[in-house]
Amino acid sequence: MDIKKQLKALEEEYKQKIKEVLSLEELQKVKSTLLGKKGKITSFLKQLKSLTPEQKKEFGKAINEVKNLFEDLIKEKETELKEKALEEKLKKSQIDITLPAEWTEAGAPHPTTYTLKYITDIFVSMGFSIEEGPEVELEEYNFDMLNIPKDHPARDMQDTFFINKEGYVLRTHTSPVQIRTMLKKKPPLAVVAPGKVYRKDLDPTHSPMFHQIEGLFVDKNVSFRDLKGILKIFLETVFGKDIPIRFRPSYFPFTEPSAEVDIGCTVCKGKGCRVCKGTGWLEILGCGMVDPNVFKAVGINPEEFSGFAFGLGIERIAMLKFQIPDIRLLFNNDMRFNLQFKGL
Ligand code: 2U9
Repeated sequence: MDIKKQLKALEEEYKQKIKEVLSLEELQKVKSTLLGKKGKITSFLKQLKSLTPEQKKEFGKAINEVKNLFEDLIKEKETELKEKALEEKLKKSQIDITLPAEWTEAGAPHPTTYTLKYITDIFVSMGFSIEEGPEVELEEYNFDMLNIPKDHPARDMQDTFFINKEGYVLRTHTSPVQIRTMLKKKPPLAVVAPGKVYRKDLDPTHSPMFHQIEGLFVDKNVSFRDLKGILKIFLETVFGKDIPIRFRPSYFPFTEPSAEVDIGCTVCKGKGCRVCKGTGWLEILGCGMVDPNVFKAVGINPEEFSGFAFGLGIERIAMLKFQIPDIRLLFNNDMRFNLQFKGL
């Protein structure tokens, strides 16, 4: 049989064999039988040696054509078998990748977090910078330097959480942050101190941990007018341009004079209701001019500088803003409650 006939016979035989191969291992065997070092195609090529140049050219071309054909067929079969193997693996596996993903409810900002950021941003937009401090605080910074005497009722076991380290308490307000700021930086100062504070309190409007934001402004010639101006802008931003505002004289150890600020009741518009306890007014924040004793304690000369300060409880504002009747709803982490604040 001449080479061409033998080639044709090989081509026919193996075209069929490759078609019938069932596994990758089997295909590998066929591949080395045909194309390996001692394979059938190689032995055809070896036969060329004994031929004339013309014959070499003619048969060489024919052998190469069959070789290329086999290579293509084997590649094709390999792809087919690999796809089949993957398909079978997926069929057997427990995971059905065609199932739609499990649905998860999108979250919402907690109303306390939202309100704290909302209020902080208003003061930042007016040029105040944010200061933070530790929640376990020196009694000296939390009370003494704020002009709160040793026998003041706020220091009582009833109100303050003491910890088992002499001289330290859980801060009862964020005011020590401003003490730290004044010890660190010279006036002019315009800072807000947002954060968690702790008091031994628990009822529908009080929680043992709650959030405050306090502000402090110190410069030469700061007066009560500056305080009123800043707080007016703040309250009108939160409650609307037409909100009635009143300042009531009050007392805090760290400010003199001091005032409490009320807004017209947002629920009854001043007529008197359950929320404002019939008064038509809602107490929103406390404020005043920084007491000279506080300036002296941090080494600022009260003859040269003056300043105002204010403080407000975040949960109270959130409760008014979102008409939340009980403070505990803000702490229970009941998702039926939390998810009502989506899209704020
Ligand atoms: C320094 C000097 C003065 C901060 C102030 C208030 C008035 C105030 C309360 C509001 C509701 C606390 O959360 S609340 O219970 N705060 O009424 N806070 S003046 O005065 C300062 C602070 C720091 C160095």
